[in-house]
Amino acid sequence: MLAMRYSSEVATAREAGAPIVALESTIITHGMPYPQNLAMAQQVEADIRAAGATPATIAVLGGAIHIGLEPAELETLAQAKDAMKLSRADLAVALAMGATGATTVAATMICATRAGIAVFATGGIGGVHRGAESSFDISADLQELAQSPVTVVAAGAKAILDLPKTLEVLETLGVPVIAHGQDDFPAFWSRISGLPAPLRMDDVGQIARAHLMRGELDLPGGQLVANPIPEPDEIPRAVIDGWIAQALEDCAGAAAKEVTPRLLARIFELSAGASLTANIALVRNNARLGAEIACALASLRPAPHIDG
Ligand code: PSU
Ligand code: MN
Repeated sequence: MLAMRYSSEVATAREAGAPIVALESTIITHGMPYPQNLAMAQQVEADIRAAGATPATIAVLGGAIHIGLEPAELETLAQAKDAMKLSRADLAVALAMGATGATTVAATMICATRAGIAVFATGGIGGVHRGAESSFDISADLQELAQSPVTVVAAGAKAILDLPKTLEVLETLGVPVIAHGQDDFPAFWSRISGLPAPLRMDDVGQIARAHLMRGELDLPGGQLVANPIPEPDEIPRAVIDGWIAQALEDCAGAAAKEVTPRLLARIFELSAGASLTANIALVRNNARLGAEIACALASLRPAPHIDG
């Protein structure tokens, strides 16, 4: 009953045991405006190919899980106005309804795991929202990192979230948070959060080995690799903090799934697009690192058995 469709390039890569990097689609439908979202998605796929791996953008189209989108499918999704935002709770329902939807970090990890894909690159993960002590708003992405064996490359978490609480929850859930190339946990648009990352690894081969080591230990869950935005692209903390404070005030009425997209859209407006330019730069940077990790992993382990 479960329909899994592979794009032609992903099918070829799977057969060859070649490195594949998963990409999420909520960033396309709910995280960025059209047409910049489409340009970003195409560019990020090209970056992964240039780094020697195969991109697999994941989405649900007409009730089937798509692992890799053909170019026309990507164009349609980027313009879709009514795509659902699918997290762990929604995935089976969307498939049963024959719906079309974009996968969050959590749902992308679930689909990637089913497809045997171990590495996933995105911009930022969801986390513990500010005021979570009264709203209880904690992204399902954190639980998923504790359950699905995927190494997720992100530029840390946005300062729209409560970063200290996000790190505490990840520690409680047993998720390794590994900064790449610096000691600080990066804060998405800015390299420095002021919070030390619990772990640091600069060598992609070691990151790949740590991924495999979790499997050997029978530990569920993945790893979060926190990769700072390149220096020339970062937005100074003082500047971004002003926009965040304003956006939080302006979006005070948002709840549930609406919170993250509304905040992102408001910060885009307040920054006159500068937040989006930085966002695209950091996703590309994460895609390149994800491809390096996927290549390292492919050289360490035999090709997985493919049974369709
Ligand atoms: N953070 C971003 N950009 C995004 C998202 C998060 O900087 O586009 C998206 C991701 O798909 C993430 C989701 O998984 O929002 C988290 O939503 P929520 O907080 O509702 O779990
Ligand atoms: Mn939420």
